[in-house]
Amino acid sequence: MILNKAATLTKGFAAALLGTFFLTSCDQLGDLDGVIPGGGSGGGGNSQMKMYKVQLNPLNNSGVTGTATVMMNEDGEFEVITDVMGLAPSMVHPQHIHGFVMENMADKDAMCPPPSAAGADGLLTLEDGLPFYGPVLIPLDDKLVPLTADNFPIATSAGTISYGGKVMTSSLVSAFDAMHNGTQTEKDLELDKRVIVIHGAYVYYDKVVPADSREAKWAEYQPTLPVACGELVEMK
Ligand SMILES: [Cu+2]
Repeated sequence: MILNKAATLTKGFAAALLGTFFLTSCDQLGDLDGVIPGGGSGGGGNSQMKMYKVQLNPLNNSGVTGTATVMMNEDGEFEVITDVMGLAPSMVHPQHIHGFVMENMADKDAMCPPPSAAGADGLLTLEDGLPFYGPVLIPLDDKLVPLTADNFPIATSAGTISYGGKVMTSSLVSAFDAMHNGTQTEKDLELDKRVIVIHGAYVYYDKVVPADSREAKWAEYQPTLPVACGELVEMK
């Protein structure tokens, strides 16, 4: 009974979020048109189309799978689409582009952690995975920029997420640069060295349990727990 009530509330919340999402992205693009003059950081003229595909595979035996696409188009826009299934329904699922940014050397290639990264308890926490996928670079939330986490998508009652986020590549690079050593350019996004990680699951005695299982009644929802991961692969 209590669970049902929570789910209904969350759905209302999701609808509200969805509303703000569209408003925000339109506002944002409108603002940016005004803010970035012709001679802005990079401009749109020399941007070339790039597309990356991601196959999302389960972590923590979550059963979560999906695909993602990351694009930088000729109009100077950066766009991310994620389609995920098998998620805990009606719950928030943080999702990020993770990777390593190091000064004065080529960035280390991020990868999805092997099961052995989980350690003795068998549960792969956010921290357990960091040596493999690195820290959060870009939160795939309702705004993308700023690079601080805002509203992440909430799964449908069927446990799916279809997310789309778009921002001007130049504003993403500016934000990325400000978060790092101040010399970043578009090429330093190095998307082919990044991974996407999806988070959020019910955990019961160090195991991910399905939301409709008996155990889930006593399980704790851990929004940061990694449930799926995939490497960005450039399409040429
Ligand atoms: Cu993440």
